[in-house]
Amino acid sequence: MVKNALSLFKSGFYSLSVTIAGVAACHSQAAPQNQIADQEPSRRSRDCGNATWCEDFESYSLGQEQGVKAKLQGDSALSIETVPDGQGGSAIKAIAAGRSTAFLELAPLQLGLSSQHIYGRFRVLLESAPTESVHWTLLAGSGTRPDGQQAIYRYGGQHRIQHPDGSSGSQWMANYETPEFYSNQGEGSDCWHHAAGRTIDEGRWLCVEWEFDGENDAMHLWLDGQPAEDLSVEGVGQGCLHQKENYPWSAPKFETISIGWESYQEDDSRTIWIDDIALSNSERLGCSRLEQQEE
Ligand SMILES: [Ca+2]
Repeated sequence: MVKNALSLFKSGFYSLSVTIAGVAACHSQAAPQNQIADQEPSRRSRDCGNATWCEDFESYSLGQEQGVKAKLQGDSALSIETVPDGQGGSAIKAIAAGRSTAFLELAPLQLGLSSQHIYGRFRVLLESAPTESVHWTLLAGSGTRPDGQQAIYRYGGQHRIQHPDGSSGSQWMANYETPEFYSNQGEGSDCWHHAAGRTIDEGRWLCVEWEFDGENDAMHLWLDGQPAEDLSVEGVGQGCLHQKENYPWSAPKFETISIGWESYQEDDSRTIWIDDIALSNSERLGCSRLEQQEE
């Protein structure tokens, strides 16, 4: 069910960029803990902590807030809907088929953050992952690097791998890209850093935390509160399509944070739920109270 008629953005093989806005909680500096407690019994983010921007999409109306918009390309859609998990909460629902993009884009500078060093957190439910090797992105930070070229830090995945127990999944991957190369305006990269056999969970809520550290050209990931050390990249990754393997992952200013789904090969339709997004310049935001909330 579409909760808000204005909340559905549908793209049919064209690019669409719209501003969606909200009247939502925790969009300010470090809401005091007692104010968060006073918001019971709403599901509104009880775990904003010291986040500068934080949203649980429970009463989010679209079309007003600067710094939050949808990016849709190809056969994709983005909406806010009731999550079909029986708990009555609402979340971002992204649908993407084929080679397409269904991102919620956040502009840190417009949301009260600086753009050099960003921690963030969200919960994601991926209903099903690609069954073939398809490069996909769940999270990206993009902007301008010191030499003026555009660059992107991405967390997603690519390879379908088989586990020792016979099950299979889509393996996580960090990716570094310089997109202007594709319009003949810069050097190519497309660098990778594969996880060590770690695949994305399907069909259940997963808490994702990240750090994009521009000072040190580094990126780190935590899954359900635990460090995913095999997905840490500090300076260089494992290889590049258009460069030698020691090509530096020179960080951009993270002018845009993109959360949702993007795929770079043909794929079946994917449905991704995103909830409880929070951003900070200074610290991890954690998942612990979100986990307690679900117990
Ligand atoms: Ca929610």
